[in-house]
Amino acid sequence: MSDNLIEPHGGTLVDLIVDDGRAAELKGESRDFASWDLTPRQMNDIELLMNGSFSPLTGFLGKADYESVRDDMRLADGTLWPMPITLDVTEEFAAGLSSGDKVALRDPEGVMLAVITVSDVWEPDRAEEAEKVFGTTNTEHPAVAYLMGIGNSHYVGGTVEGLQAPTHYDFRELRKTPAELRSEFDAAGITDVVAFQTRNPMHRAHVELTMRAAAETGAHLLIHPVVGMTKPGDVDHYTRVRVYKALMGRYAEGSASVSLLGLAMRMGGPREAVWHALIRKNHGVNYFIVGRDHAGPGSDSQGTPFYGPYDAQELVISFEEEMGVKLVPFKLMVFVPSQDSYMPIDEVPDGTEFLSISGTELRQKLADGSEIPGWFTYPEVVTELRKTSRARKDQGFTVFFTGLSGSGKSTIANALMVKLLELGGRSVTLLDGDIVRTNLSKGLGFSKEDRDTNITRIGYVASEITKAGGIAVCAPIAPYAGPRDANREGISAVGGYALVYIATPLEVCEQRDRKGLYAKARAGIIKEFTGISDPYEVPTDAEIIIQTTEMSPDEAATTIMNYLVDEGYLETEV
Ligand code: PPS
Repeated sequence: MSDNLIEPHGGTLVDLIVDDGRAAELKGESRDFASWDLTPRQMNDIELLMNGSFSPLTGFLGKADYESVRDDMRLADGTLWPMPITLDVTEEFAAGLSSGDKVALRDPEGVMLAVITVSDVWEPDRAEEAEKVFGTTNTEHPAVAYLMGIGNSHYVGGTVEGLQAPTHYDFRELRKTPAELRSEFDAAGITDVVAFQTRNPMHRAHVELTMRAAAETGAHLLIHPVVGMTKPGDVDHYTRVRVYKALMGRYAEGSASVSLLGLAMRMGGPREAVWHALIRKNHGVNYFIVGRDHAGPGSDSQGTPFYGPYDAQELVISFEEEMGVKLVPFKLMVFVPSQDSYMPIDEVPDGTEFLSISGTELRQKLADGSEIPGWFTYPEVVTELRKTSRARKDQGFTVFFTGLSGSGKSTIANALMVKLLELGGRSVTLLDGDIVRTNLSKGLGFSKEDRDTNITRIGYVASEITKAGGIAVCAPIAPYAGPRDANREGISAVGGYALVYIATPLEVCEQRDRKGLYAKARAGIIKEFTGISDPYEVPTDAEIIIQTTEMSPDEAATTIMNYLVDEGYLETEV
């Protein structure tokens, strides 16, 4: 396939790194600049701004460009650009800035990577941005969650002067800038390049479709995986890059190459697909593969997809000519056993059996250690995935109790710990409310803020224990859903997690009043006492609910042990 619309290696590249003289000048003046420590997402954005991946952008968007991008997918001068690239800062920081000021942008170690000359500072309407850019204000969309919850409230626009790219210690030889890739293609006499974007490990279906795309276009194949921030819960990039490297031997010599892109994805579906195509064009690409639900975050909790499956393809097609990048659409590739080959699902004759394995099924197979069929992936891929995806029986996990004071959490947690120690195999750490408050959280009180800090600290320690393959048993009151949810997310990413709600009614806890605290709380001697003068948000997501009025601590601990066996974390019947 050849197309005259497609201009090879097109467009002017921006390079924001300044020469040595200017760098020295900026360093000298920097003691007068305000300093901003870049967030992880900003670290990704600044790298791609500086190396020209975001050409024609020359900095973080100012207000006029931002509003135009948000509303019309174009910069104020009409140039196509679908994603707001903004520098979000706190209100306090923003308050100290005026137009014309310079701000040193620093990495987490304090190294000055760039300087921004401020053009505008403003407070955006983040809900409006979410609605217009991502089509929703539902915080189940990762970019909306970021915008409304993690990102800062004010934006700073302005031109960026780059001093040095962020330092990477991993896979340096594979992190090629747009200029490097373009010159490699030129040196090899390659005029047409087809790019494949991915944030997942690749299997046979992906290899087959990329080979087809290369054959159809007659172009060199660029495997261009994202190694910046991707969707929470994705396979870590170290594992993925080892997979991509291992797979390169499957392609004909010289027909394909791999380069890593430190992009922070937004999971913005159609707009993101256009953005991806523009970024690839900057890397010398003129054909771009877009599949089903490209860069989509899937569905919300009601099962409604955020984007239609082919919305991204349609939007990319509508800008093909303007971008100088041609869409290579593909359908889901499935395995047809009778032909021992892969084909697009729409080419499978009616009535013919076909096979595929979803990401969820694959994760399940990796978790329970069961066999992954050879038609699905290659042995070298399985080897790499198994290195990091331990079977559940070998993973660490956290059992996180929550319940009122005197509900029986500590007693059951102790019984559980002893049963786990009796079984052996993993280290067990008990993070009981009182123990934690004596050691980890000494000095904290019982305000909402202090309680949240306490639970977040427990969650952090539990996640480290879990990541290292141990068992953490936590037993604080944990009265608020927010930090419980955050702990669940953080811990589940590194191992197992189960929330156990000790549902002893307040009347029973108060009647027992083992420590005499309820009487003091009623008398107003202890303030902010959970259940009496402070809230307890009953969990709606507990894996296990224990009614202590109906079972002994021993039975309760056995119920939890049985759950852990059923889930595959423990091997023996208990
Ligand atoms: S929290 O809310 O999760 O941070 O609380 P936690 O760390 O589990 O600490 C609860 C224990 O502290 C004692 N205590 C209080 N509890 C609740 N509210 C108030 N105001 C309070 N003041 C002291 C109490 O003994 C709790 O222990 P348990 O084992 O839950 O009875």
